[in-house]
Amino acid sequence: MDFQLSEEQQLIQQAARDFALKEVEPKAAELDRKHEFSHELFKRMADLGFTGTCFPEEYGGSGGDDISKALIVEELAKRCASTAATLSITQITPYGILKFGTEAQKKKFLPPLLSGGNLAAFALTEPQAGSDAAAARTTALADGDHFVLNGNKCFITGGAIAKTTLVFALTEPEKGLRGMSAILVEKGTPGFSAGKVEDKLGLCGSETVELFFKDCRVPKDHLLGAPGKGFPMAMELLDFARIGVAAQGLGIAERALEESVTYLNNRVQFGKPIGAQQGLSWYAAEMKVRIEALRGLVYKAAWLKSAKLPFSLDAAVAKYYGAETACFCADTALQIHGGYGYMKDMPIERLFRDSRLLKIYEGTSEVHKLVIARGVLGLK
Ligand code: COS
Repeated sequence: MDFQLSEEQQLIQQAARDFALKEVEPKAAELDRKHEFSHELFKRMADLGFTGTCFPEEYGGSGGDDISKALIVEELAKRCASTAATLSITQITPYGILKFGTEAQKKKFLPPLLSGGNLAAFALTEPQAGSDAAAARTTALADGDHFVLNGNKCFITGGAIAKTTLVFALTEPEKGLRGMSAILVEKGTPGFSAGKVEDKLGLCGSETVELFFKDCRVPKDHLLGAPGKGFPMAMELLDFARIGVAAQGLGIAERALEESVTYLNNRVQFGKPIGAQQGLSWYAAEMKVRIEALRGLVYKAAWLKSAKLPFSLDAAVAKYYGAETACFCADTALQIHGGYGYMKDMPIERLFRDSRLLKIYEGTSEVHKLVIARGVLGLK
């Protein structure tokens, strides 16, 4: 057992830290205020190799590991959780292509997504199919050498701007979740459109849209993996995605503590820094304990994945605890900062808003308890 990051991981961590501080932090408040996604930052991250960290170089990736990817997401989330979320979520579909795609699909779809500054979207959720992902109704019926897609997807990050979107649709509707398949749809395909950018509580610097498919014809060679295997494939991809959410939670929690320490040491009330009041100093202690526990969970889940060992349960544990820790630390930091933390001039209120989605997206905390309980009890 070795708790030391490798030399390469330390270099990536430092590069991500410098980039996040110098280039992301100065823009974060404005992106949030304007509800704007920054293509420019995404392109910069592609140039730095951050958009394909844990992918092989032969497909445009950087040849790193999953811990390196988690480190990048963590550093970004400290400065702008929206940017971290976009980076993390847009790697789900490339991971699916790498894991389930044919050689031709990997060569065609991966390089523009991993190093070309293009986004990929992951479209599973529908208005009536959130936690119950198997209730999806979008269809993709075979017609000659095409699938014809009809239906809609919601809450899709980067859906309007993505070059490639992985859509989960019923190729054999009568079979329910066993008739669900995964299909790659390219931007500009006739019959494929996006709704307005959603107005959200937090993560406002990432774009979320609804997607519509109306007699959208997609060539059959855009089917990813085997027909009818879309649902378990979506579940496997969500296992990967959940390590990313856990890393976002770690970054948000660390930033909350960082801001709190400065404030506890500098804000004077009753003639002394408020950190000298035991009741308030203990908040910092509690945040630190949870952050270090979370760090262990995130890096372990990432390490398991890189080592090609089962990581589904560990990813669920890390994601659940990551969401809870981010929310706890952001809320505690707001309490420490009092009225000042409630104002938009300080980053605390943004951390507070940004943290909240972590308990909901890529599987709610309740779904995670279900997945964890099944794993612990050996039910699945
Ligand atoms: N990896 C591989 N396969 C998996 C899997 C995983 N992590 N989890 C489930 N599967 C497989 C199962 O083995 C089962 O296959 P078989 O029928 O061949 O045995 C199939 O998928 C169905 O699994 P299950 O019976 O567990 O499905 P449920 O309908 O009970 O759904 C939950 C389980 C609730 C866990 C699932 O729907 C879920 O994760 N929901 C949340 C969805 C989500 O995160 N949405 C966010 C989208 S992105 S913002």
